[in-house]
Amino acid sequence: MDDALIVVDIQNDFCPGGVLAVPEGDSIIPKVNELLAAYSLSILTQDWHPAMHCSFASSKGLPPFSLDMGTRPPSVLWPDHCVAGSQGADFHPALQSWRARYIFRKGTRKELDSYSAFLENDGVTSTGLAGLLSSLGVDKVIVCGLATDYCVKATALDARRLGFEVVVVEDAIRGIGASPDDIENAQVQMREEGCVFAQSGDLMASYTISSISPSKGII
Ligand code: VGL
Ligand code: ZN
Repeated sequence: MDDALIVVDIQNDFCPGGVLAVPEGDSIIPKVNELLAAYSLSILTQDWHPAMHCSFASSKGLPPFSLDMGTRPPSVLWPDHCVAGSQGADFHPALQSWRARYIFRKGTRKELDSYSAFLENDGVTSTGLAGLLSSLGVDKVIVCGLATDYCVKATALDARRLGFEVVVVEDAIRGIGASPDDIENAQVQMREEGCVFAQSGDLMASYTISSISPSKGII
């Protein structure tokens, strides 16, 4: 069985200067690049919305960050962001995207958002990622990226619920924190549901040891 690195949404719109900037969102990129260099099986996700997407406040005529009462539970309406093909949807230029094996896009349906890389926000529609990982023999995912309180949380929780072991890289995630407790609460919920937290340096140390260990058959 194999480990897969999932790098969530390191896109211009979620980094400083972007329309939905995560504070210090770009500061994790050097660590993410090291992780990408260490894991041969890696997936980059991209939030990839059509124009007039249901998560855009503008498409409902409401102000950004207001709540859409038409979804259950009510969902945050965002500024237009990560429009497919736009510069804001591109990976941040410092991210070494060439190192990744797969690029996986989500939120592509106009009427259904997808925070998680596994299940869309209706909680049942599969993106296909679980099937891809299972068919590759993956039983453990390492999750990093943006944003802790939205797409990282949703991806990590769904991975657990779908039966994967989940490690969240604590120093390679950053959150939006619209409400002061959002980031802390997200971390608590991930822990409660069985996600393990690790530091990127520890993961790289154990990766190096395991990749040269005879038990893994590499040497
Ligand atoms: C995200 C809000 C809207 C995320 C995506 O990547 O965390 N947040 N769309
Ligand atoms: Zn989005």
